[in-house]
Amino acid sequence: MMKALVTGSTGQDGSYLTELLLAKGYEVHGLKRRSSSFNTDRLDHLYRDLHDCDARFFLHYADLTDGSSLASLLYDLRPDEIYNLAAQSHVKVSFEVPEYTADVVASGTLRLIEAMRRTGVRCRFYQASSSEMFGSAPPPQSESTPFHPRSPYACAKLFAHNITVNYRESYGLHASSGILFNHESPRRGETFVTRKITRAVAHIKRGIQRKLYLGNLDARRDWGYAPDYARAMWLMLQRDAPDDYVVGTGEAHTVREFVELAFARAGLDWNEFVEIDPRYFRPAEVDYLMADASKARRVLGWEPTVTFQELVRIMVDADLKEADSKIRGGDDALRTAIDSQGRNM
Ligand code: NAP
Ligand code: G4F
Repeated sequence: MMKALVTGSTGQDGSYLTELLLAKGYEVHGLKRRSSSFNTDRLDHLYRDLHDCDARFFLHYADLTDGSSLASLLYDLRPDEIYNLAAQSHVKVSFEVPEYTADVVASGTLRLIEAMRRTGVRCRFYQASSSEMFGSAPPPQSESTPFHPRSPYACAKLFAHNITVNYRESYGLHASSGILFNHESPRRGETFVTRKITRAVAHIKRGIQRKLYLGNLDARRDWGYAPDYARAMWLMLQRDAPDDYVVGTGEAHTVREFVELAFARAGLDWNEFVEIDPRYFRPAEVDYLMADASKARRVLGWEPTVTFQELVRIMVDADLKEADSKIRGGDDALRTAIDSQGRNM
């Protein structure tokens, strides 16, 4: 049985990747970090009692800022594949906590890949690189586009990307990097713009929110559906030779277009509810990301399965359902939903 270790398993992508690997018959070991509240909501549906002899999914405490925890996990588990998805992944937040972001994203990746080298565990390694690394480089961006990072997050991701390439070239590791463009889903963190919008649409529709405050509506992103991107990660590690791949739909839309479609799905006119709050502007913006994913299509046979319009529909519908269950759940859930509006980044 193939054995995989997934860092960032509690996040959006980690949960879809874990599902995919379990469906393919893997034994999956997820890394979770210590938190004062539950952080496994996205995985709870996959979890079986450890005493159940059919259990194939296990969670372990470790942290990308703690090299010894990573080395022991590798040594004890000896996985066939490692997917490094853990990150402080919010671009705006990275301007507020730049050192921490660099520690987790850049040094954390180095700690993990160095643990892989030092323990001598021969396995395949996937690094979650990001289209943010392209920053201000004009679209469409491909594997040969020069990087121009525009945030501490993007700078840290670029280090992680380069060290992955360097370890591949220096030590012959089977280390691949997926340069993924934005991908979303109902499991997307609530402070990323798509989920912030679809959640607000649902709350406004159900009468528990009045306004939605946003930043730059002119930014263009290439938005795809997260489960498609988990499939691309797996495909990369099935190749005989490690390599780097850009993954995206090849279609870009503005934040404004996303807003329009999302409100329209709920029968609302966005102009009545959306206001601009400069607090959400970034010190340096990434204006236009659009993938040229022809290499992934050609070599991996990867194709996106969900269009932009379908993605908006899936997310709005899921958030309407969630809002309804909060309303049914009573006062506490509702109060949490209302309180959290002011905390969105
Ligand atoms: P996400 O939902 O923010 O998940 C990040 C994961 O990293 C969570 O499981 C989080 O744990 C974990 N984590 C954070 N700090 C950690 C630490 N110090 N030690 C161990 N784990 C830690 O991100 P995502 O959207 O799934 O993205 C997955 C990866 O792909 C990230 O590396 C992201 O930067 C990259 N990426 C994402 C996109 C995208 O559009 N989604 C595009 C390109 C690249 P908690 O659950 O406890 O917070
Ligand atoms: O949803 P976002 O926060 O995602 P961003 O910055 O593109 O980063 C995401 O995608 C990257 C891949 O390209 C990942 F590497 C990264 O981990 C993350 O998953 O913002 C998208 C755009 C930005 O231009 C931002 O300025 O939306 C704009 N925006 C406008 N108003 C807003 C808001 N973003 C957020 N988060 N909140 C707003 O109120």
